[in-house]
Parts: sequence; C-alpha cells; structure tokens
Amino acid sequence: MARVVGSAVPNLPWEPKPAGCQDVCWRYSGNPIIPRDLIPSSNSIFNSAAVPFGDGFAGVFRCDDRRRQMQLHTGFSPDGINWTLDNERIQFESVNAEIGRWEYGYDPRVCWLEDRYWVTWCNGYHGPTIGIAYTHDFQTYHQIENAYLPFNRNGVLFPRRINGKYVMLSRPSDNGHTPFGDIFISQSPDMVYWGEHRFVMGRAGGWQSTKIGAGPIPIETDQGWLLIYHGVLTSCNGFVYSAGCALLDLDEPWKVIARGAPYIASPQAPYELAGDVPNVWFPCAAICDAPTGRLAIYYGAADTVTGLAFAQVDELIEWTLANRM
Ligand code: BMA
Repeated sequence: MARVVGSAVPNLPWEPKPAGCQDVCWRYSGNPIIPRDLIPSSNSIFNSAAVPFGDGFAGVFRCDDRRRQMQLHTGFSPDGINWTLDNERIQFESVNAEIGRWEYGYDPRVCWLEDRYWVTWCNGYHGPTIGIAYTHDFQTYHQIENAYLPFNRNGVLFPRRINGKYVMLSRPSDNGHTPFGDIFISQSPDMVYWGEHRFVMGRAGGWQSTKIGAGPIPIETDQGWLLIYHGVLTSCNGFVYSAGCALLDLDEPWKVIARGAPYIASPQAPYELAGDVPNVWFPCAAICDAPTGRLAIYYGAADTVTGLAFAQVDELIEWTLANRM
C-alpha cells in the first residue's frame, strides 16, 4: 500500500465507489456541486481550486462574469460541497503596479506550502502567463511577479521544496485556443526567478493527442508524485478535455515513472457534455486525506459548472502502473 505524505482531512467530502463501477474515478451523486449562477455576477463557475482551511474548506474560483470576463473569486465551505462565494472578484495587493494591473485571471490552483497558501493562475499580461500570489486567510492576497513571459498556462506548484527549490509545472502555449502543448517543469530559489526548465512529458495518443496540462497540486507518496492532468483530443466537433494520471520521480520530478494510457475520467455526464464549452472535464484541485488515501477531485464541467469526483490514491497508483503506456 502506498503511503501518502500529507495531513489527515477527516471531514473530506466522500462517497464510496458505487457497486459495479469499473472506473478508478467516480462522480459525486449530487453533481454538479456549484451551479453556474451561484452568485449574481456569474455566467459560469468552473475550473476552480479548493483546499482544507480552518474547520472547513476555502478556495479560489473561476467565475466568468456576465460580461464574459474571466475573474477569480474567493469561496468558503463547511463541508467541501456547499459553497459560499464572494460576489466581488479578488482584489490582489501587488508588489508592483504594472504587474497588479488586472486584465483577467482563470484556472486557479491553490497550494499549501510551508506557511501559506500560494495561488497560481493563468494571468492576463499581454497574453496569458502564470500569475502568483499568496494568502494566509483568503481575505488579503499578495500578488508577486508573474512566473514567466507570455504565453503560458496551467502553472501548478509542488507542495514542498524539492532539493531546496520551489518547483512548478506549466504548459508553454500561444495566445489563442492553443492546438499544441506539453508539460514542463521550472525551479526557483524564491518564487520570483524561475529557471532550470526541464521537459516532463508531451502529447501522446488518443484522448491526450492535441495537448496536455497539469491539473491538481501533485500528491506526494512513497512511490512518487501522483499527478492528475488533463489531455485534449481534437474531434471533428472540436476539443474534448479528459483527465489522466502519471507518477513522477520524487527527487527529479521531470522523470516520469509511469503514465496511464487510458483516461481516468472523460466528459460523459450531461453537465459535462453540454454547457458553454461542451465536452470538458478539467480538474484543478484534489484534496487528499493522507491516512486513508481518499481523494476528492474538483473539476470544471463544460466550462459552466463545478463537479466533484472521488478516487483512492492507492488504486490510482496501481492502475497507472498496470495501464502504463
Ligand atoms: C482551455 C482553458 C480552460 C478551458 C478549456 C476549454 O484553453 O481556457 O479554462 O476549460 O480551454 O474551453
């Protein structure tokens, strides 16, 4: 049995796998957990990140507003399922007026690292790049420098320093609906200067043939970092976003130990198949209860609503090793 490194989250939202289910990842029966119109200003709420916070949970949510501008909002929940979101977008306090000039933000990730919550997101600065901020309380957010030059997406931090350095996965891209994309890693002594870039993994067949991008914060286990990521297939009807699983080396996480060939989840439920962008299953967060290995995965469905799914770390690792490409 794989040992998960991390904290106990005894109040993790959880439902056991339904009898007869053949999948390694299964949906919450009450999905979607966040409707598109939870707050008066939202057109849609999806691709969002939740973490344990205090006695409950907090998160940063992608809310596209009714002008169809992409915004980030704070949310809180007692149980990880029922959420209250601020109707106003997050106002970041920035180290620098130029960097703090808000264009747009989307697809946030939240990472507890040492003594604070780090937020990374796709930040508009003459095109999409990776914005970084930290918060202690989900009330005041301190924005620091962007990690990279444009264009980049899917910036995902590791939850501890590796060999003394902060480490981030990302996906260099272009300014549009990028028709390519591989996962790279970058390292930093201070969260400001990023370098020592390494290739991690690229496009492969089928569901991940057009582009891939890191999803939730990687989960540390004694067998490696468990990475859930999204992959895109170009069908005659447009992009289809699914999710898959890989295991990365603990000390040199640009080395892939194993990568599953099939997806672990793909758009199949009605709210994943229909919405503002049909056929999107886009995971941005996975909360793990370390002692049991239970995982609660938060994902955006059809760029419209937020869904919750479950998996077991042990089972995902065994499955990845058994179904490696
Ligand atoms: C990607 C990002 C995601 C989105 C997906 C499908 O490029 O913009 O936020 O879910 O496209 O539209």
